[in-house]
Amino acid sequence: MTNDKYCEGCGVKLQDDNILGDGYTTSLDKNLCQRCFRIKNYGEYQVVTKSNEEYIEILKSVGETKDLVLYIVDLLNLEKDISKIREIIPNKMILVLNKRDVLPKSVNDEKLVNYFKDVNNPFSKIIVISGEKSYNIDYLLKQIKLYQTTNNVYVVGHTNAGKSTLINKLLRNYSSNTRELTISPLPSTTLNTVEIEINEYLTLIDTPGLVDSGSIVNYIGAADFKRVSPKKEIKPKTFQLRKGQSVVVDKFLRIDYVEGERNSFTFFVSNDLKVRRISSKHDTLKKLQKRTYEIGYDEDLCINGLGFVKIVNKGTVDIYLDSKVTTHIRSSLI
Ligand SMILES: Nc1nc2c(ncn2[C@@H]2O[C@H](COP(=O)(O)OP(=O)(O)OP(=O)(O)O)[C@@H](O)[C@H]2O)c(=O)[nH]1
Ligand SMILES: [Mg+2]
Repeated sequence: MTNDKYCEGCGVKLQDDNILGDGYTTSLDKNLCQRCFRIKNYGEYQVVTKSNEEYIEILKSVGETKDLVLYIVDLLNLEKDISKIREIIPNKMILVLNKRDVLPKSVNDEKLVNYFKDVNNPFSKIIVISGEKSYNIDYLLKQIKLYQTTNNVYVVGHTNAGKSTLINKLLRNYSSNTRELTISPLPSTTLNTVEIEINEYLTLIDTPGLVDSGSIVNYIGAADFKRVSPKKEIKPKTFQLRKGQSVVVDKFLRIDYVEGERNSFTFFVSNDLKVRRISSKHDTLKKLQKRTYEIGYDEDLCINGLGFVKIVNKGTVDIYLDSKVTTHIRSSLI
């Protein structure tokens, strides 16, 4: 039997017919689907694979409103082109740089904000927060009040950026509403829009995140996934390398410094990953796909889903990595 009831945790339409289908629940009297129930009560995560087309349609419908949009991004894994979202959603938008807690405390928030304030900056405001640690969310709420056009404010961003976590925190800190959205470390937790009334002036609307097929999280198992996603402040690891020297990050990445002056490489990846120098002669990880990059002064090599490597001088590197994982170079974030 299907009805018009939706799961309070992830927004999926509830049904009690097909145990393998999305939104299955043993009884339509319940408010949660079985997947959300399991995530919440047992920490059991179930991967859902959905096509992005459906999600893009949802984002397009957000773009047809006049409502304020919060665009949530993960500071450790920023998209290559942060303005691309504007092609789908032209609305007034606040850029929310989330997961501040995983970057070193020594990094200056203002510097992070200024990084995105170039001439073409399409955002009304840029704010650094940590949803999980409730850092700066009171300030975010003030800015929402300042910029909102109606009661409705949409929360969008890639999967795992921390949208649902942020809404839960705002709910708990500023509302008597006892609802709770489902959050999980796996991609595609939220499956549909979910409206959450914070107070009589503000309703936040959670949306499913776009899945980035270039992220390493799609190609590793659950145990590795936990190690790759940092929970604590990252302790960056710096190596002074001469050409001909190499560093490997666990079983995921190898970097060979092939050409250039003595150079400094700083790895911003989860503390649970082993980062170590190896002799270039060893063929560790060389079976992975090789890519060559010319690096300029003060640039980051970004590895989608893993983090980034800050490189100070110009030079040439060969990197070895799963062929499906995307990489790009940007000017140094920090
Ligand atoms: N370190 C850190 N982790 C966070 C923060 N916010 C969220 N997370 C973690 O990131 C993961 C994803 O969080 P969600 O809130 O489910 O992300 P989402 O954007 O709603 O993801 P989808 O529903 O799949 O689109 C979870 O493991 C959270 O615990 C943060 O501020 N800091
Ligand atoms: Mg979510």
